[in-house]
Amino acid sequence: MKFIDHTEIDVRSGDGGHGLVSFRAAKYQPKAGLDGGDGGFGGHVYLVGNAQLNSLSSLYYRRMYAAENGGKGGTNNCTGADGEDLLIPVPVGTIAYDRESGRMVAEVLEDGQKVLLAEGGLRGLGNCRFVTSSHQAAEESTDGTEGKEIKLQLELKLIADVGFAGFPNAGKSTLLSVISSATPKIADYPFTTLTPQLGVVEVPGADTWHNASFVAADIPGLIEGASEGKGLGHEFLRHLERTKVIAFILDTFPFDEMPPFNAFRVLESELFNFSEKMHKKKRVIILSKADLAPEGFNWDTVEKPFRDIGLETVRVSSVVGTGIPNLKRRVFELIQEEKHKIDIDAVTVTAPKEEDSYTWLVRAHEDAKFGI
Ligand SMILES: Nc1nc2c(ncn2[C@@H]2O[C@H](COP(=O)(O)OP(=O)(O)OP(=O)(O)O)[C@@H](O)[C@H]2O)c(=O)[nH]1
Ligand SMILES: [Mg+2]
Repeated sequence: MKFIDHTEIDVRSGDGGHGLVSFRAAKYQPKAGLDGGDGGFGGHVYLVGNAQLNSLSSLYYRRMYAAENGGKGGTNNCTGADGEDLLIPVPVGTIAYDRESGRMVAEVLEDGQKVLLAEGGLRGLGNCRFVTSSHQAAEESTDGTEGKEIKLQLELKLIADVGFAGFPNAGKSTLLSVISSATPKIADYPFTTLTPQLGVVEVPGADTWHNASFVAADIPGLIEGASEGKGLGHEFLRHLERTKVIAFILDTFPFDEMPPFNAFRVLESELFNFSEKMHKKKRVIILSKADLAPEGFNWDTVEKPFRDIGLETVRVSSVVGTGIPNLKRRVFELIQEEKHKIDIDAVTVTAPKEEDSYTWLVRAHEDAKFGI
């Protein structure tokens, strides 16, 4: 299925059902008793996190999503049926913005997390509700309130602990395939990877107080000028925005012989051009294809410039496996260190729990009743 990481949808919650004016008929007594019931509540619209999804493609071909309207009140004091809620499944990491105001209205960060987008309309009251000792033949009722319509922009920012940034062909996907069970396409030509891929990396022997695994994201290769749209552009960099750590995957022996440190500087400036947030990320340098080092290769010429600016380097070969256990452990440790820092940028908008919104609706309903 096509990888889609942004799309537009319109959602509408259900209207509340109208209350009914009705009187029980008895012989010679046309208004024997009031029996007009309340309408039903309109259905709510929610986003629901689903860890099985990794793209917004299932929402790409449809625009309108509406919850059910509440039913009308019936005779015999029957309450109309509540409209069914609409649950829209989205991948974990989805953010919803109001297209008109640009405001963020929801963020789904966990599997099964239910976030309210639009509350259903309140039910109308039947004439039974209006009866008082001095007003026995009430002919009043209220209409249900309308549902809400919101035009949304949905964006997916994958949730990974570490993101790979590198030029095409640097060996990012090969590395992901070696450290996780992901099976990305690998080939000796640039831009093999066209969409981001995630892999879960198990870390044997890691501190068992923590979950001994992390999620790595391989994103399509970047080139100089990506922030101006060159190559595949910087479109996919958004998927690095949430990662705690960025691993720069640098080909130690590239065809064009560009020193890894120069490659790093180009990549870093593309990242910085994309977003301010990139300045704050923990960085680690992965020197790939170490198996291609000639006998007696002086690694210090490659590693020293990084050391001089305080960056740690890890040598790996995905082909022969050199350095892979060390890489897993170091990246894991860096992620743990970062996780303990408080992320002041993290903003989560979570709907009230189901019972809270229900209580709220009942209260609003009661208010409407006492406002008569
Ligand atoms: N010798 C050697 N070759 C490697 C190693 N890792 C990757 N390669 C080769 O490098 C080429 C590119 O590998 P990929 O993993 O597809 O590179 P990528 O960075 O994902 O490339 P894009 O998806 O195009 O951005 C392939 O021919 C791999 O076989 C390694 O550790 N040693
Ligand atoms: Mg690739």
